[in-house]
Amino acid sequence: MQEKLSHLRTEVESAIKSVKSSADLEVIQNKYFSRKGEIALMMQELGKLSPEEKPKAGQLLNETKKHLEALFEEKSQKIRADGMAAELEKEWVDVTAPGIPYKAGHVHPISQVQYEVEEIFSSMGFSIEDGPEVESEYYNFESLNIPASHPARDMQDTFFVDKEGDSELGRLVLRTQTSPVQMRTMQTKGAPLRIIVPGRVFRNEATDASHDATFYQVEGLLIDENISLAHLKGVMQEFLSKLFKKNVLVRFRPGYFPFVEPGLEMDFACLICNQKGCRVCKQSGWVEFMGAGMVHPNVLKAGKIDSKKYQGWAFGFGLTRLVMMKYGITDIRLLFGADTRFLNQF
Ligand code: FA5
Repeated sequence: MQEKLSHLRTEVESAIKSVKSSADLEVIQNKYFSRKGEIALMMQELGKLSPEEKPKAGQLLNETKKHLEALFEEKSQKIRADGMAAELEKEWVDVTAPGIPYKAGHVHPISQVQYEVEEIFSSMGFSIEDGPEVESEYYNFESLNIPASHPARDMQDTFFVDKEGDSELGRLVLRTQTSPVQMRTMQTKGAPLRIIVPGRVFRNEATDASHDATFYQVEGLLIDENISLAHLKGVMQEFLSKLFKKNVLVRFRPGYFPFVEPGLEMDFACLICNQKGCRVCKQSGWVEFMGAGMVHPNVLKAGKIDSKKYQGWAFGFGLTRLVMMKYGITDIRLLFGADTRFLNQF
């Protein structure tokens, strides 16, 4: 018995010494320390000894068992601690390391110029209005003195929306101009009025360097007593010189829009080629900038405004073209191309 115990002690000690993982620990636990393990078998053998041998052998077995259990426990603790340390090492985070840089976008050049336009007109007492992009035929055309049979409808071919509109206001269309907001504001706010309406418009037309099927306009409307086109000229000159921070050459020429009378067009001297002729101005040196005129009495009537007491002018310019002029952009399609190499320049 003594010899057997001595063997077992050496065997278990060296087994515990060579343990490297908790799996090894489990093997040792099962082989030596479990209910059917080697130490338990020794206990059973103890029962077979004679009463004289029993006390001494029992004492030795107990000592050996305690010693081996203590060794095993010590090793278990070490393995657990090493495991935790390894785990911690894996999960370690350097909280002082610099973060991954966050790539923020920036305001689109069209919005940048829109904000500038809003600021300049606000400083002249204009308020900013908004209207729906999906508009009724009534507001987009009829209320603006363009009945269904009018040839002026051909000037702005639109996209019809595949959804029933209001039976009284006609079919739904993507608005071709910001002008319907003139009517909506006249009807809700009445005279006097001093507003601008920046917004997106849509036209069913072929694209080229200066035309797109989706673009931005800014509508202007001033209604009060004793208003003339001289006020329009003054307001536009003030606006353009503030925006470009220099004198910009403009010209007025007669133009036709059914909702104004008389009607006119205002052009810019092309700032891209300095009037030498380029793709944007179609070699003419001038870029069509806006339509304008005195608000037609029929439109004032539809807007429930007393045309004997009040009169006013309206204009609508291409915000997208203004952006092209401001930054020297030679193709309108670049602005909606979503190419970050282009957009990051602004
Ligand atoms: C109109 O849209 C009228 N509503 C303007 C108006 C308002 C006249 C109030 C009288 C009173 P027109 O179709 O010309 O007009 O467009 C106005 C401006 O939008 C043009 O001068 C031009 O700068 C811009 N524009 C027109 N078509 C396009 C297009 N396809 N792409 C980019 N800009 C365009």
